Amino acid sequence: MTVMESAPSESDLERHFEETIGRDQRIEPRDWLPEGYRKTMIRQIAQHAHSEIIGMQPEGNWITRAPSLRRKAILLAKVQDEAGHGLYLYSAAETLGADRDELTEKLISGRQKYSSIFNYPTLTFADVGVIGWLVDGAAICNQVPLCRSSYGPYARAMIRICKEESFHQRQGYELLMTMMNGTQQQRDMVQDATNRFWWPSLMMFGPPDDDSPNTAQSMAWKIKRHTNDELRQRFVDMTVPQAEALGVTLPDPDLAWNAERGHYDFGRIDWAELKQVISGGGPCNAERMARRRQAHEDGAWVREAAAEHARKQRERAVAAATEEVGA
Ligand code: FAQ
Repeated sequence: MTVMESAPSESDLERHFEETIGRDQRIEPRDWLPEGYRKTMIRQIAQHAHSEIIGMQPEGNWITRAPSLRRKAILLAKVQDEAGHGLYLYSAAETLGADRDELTEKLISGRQKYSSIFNYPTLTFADVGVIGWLVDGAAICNQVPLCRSSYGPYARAMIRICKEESFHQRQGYELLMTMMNGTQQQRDMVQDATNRFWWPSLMMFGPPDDDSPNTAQSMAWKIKRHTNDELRQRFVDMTVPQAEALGVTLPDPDLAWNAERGHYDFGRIDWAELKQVISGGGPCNAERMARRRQAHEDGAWVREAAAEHARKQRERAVAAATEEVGA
């Protein structure tokens, strides 16, 4: 006698999903998942991928002007890594059913976000070092816990990305150390870049917890492992001693060790500035988007050629298979 197994009900699937999250196990592409989880994951992964791709622009601005062949090679490699991170992340989003062309379309039409930090200009070569130190430093702080994120493909992509970003952070710090051991003018450049990037780096962690609409649900689903404020504090605590070792001053008169809390206190962040930058009104939003749109248009022939090549290969494979069957 055959026993007919009935398909699991929606509530069975939901219970299985909740239990998987509860046991700290990973959700994988073939697993059932609630629509809200899928949407949140696609939003976060897409925003992250777009950030990596747009994030190539501020540093790319210095590739042709790097002061030596060594610095140029390092910077080229870093910017290429960022392109790679964008590609792993778009692939992770595709496992959730997202279409890569659609994600790109949403970015260039301004319907999906990318990190606020990439809307600030890179005015001197010291900015390249400060981006490595502070921006990659903040990115690592935020992303190391994401290696334990509940969505398998995202968490696994994050492991490699974090390894490469640690390397990026080191190169930034090494560049700044070199400049700090140079002339007074070079030290001034490092201080000026630090002054401009410090506050925007703190904003990378997102709005404060009581104004963060997604944190509670993302923590419950173990997509996020720490809140925005927890990670921001961790970054400040980690960076203050690094600034001291480097010999630069962080531009915050309220920055002070609080022995009772066991953390550094820091001054008020200008949340109005973050809102303005996120909504398109930052110093370089228009420039970054225009360049991304132009790159997309310039790349149309490559996409067409690749699609045509794939079509011909498919045709040849079908012809070869038909011949074999006929032989
Ligand atoms: N910029 O409710 P929450 C890099 C949006 S690192 C722009 O707190 P959530 C490496 C947020 O999406 C940079 N938008 O949101 C690199 C949400 O949008 P909605 C990328 C922001 O998701 C280094 C709304 O505000 N890293 O690229 C920002 O729970 C050097 C409300 O916020 C990641 O993406 C912001 N700063 O927490 C490359 C990491 N903050 O719902 C080149 C992964 C918030 O209105 C050179 N992402 N928003 O559409 C995350 O960890 C989270 O998504 C947060 C935001 C923490 C960014």
